[in-house]
Amino acid sequence: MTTTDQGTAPSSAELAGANATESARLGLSSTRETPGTGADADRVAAVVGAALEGIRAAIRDHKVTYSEFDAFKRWLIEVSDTGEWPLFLDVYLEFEVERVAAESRQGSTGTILGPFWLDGQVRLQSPATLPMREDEPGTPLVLAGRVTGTDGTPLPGATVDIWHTDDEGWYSGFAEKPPAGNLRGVVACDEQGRFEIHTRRPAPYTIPLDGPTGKLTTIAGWSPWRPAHLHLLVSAPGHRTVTTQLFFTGDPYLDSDVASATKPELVLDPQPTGDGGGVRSDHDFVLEPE
Ligand code: MBD
Ligand code: FE
Repeated sequence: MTTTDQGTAPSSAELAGANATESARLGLSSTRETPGTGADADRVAAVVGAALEGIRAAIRDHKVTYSEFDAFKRWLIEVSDTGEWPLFLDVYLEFEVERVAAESRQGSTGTILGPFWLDGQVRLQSPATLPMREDEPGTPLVLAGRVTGTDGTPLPGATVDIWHTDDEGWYSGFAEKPPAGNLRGVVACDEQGRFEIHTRRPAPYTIPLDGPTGKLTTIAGWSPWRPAHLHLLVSAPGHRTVTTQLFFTGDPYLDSDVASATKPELVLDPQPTGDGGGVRSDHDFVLEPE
């Protein structure tokens, strides 16, 4: 983990950033392309050329000064030092990559993965309760539904990998408070492809305000908030995994998500269950064959 000041506890930006960078390194080395593979010269010239020209146009159009150019360099270095590249990229760019990918996909609506997924979480059989503290705060929430193929047939081998913040907006693995594995799990569906997951309602999330991504966001006057959300990876053998999130109706940040990742089809309207002040939402998933 990176700390800028030896002997002091890491700030929330450093903890979230450094852990997200470690996690991204693992994920990128095992499951995605390494730089250089599959990229031909024409494509690099076209894409990187367009990106650089966008920045040059901003410099020309806004008459960027040397002191602003220097501030930009300092900021980029700070993003590296704090390990915030995954956070910055997933907040400000991933939604466009996801939209492009979604143009050629069938099945349930997806949205961005974000920087806080962790591999190797506890495997549970539906109906399942996610790992949580004895006194885990927050409204009890049940998420239930069915996983089918695009032809409507249930997918008995389906799994729902779910992770979300606690009632205070902290992710386990990326903050001091929640214990490792808290509110994370991989739930195996039953023979009918059904799942029922017992957890707590997550809270809205603000990106760390003490790191470079948060400072940029605050200085620009943009909202640093994400609406409360559940992250899900819904998988089944022979089918393309759906990466998605579910939000909650009435959330004050639905229309101002800093990560631009909300979609109307992804907003739940949980109903009271009648026992213990809890709520329940039903939501099905459709996976396309691979
Ligand atoms: C999150 O919780 C998140 O889901 C994304 C995409 C970016 C930052 C924080
Ligand atoms: Fe998130």
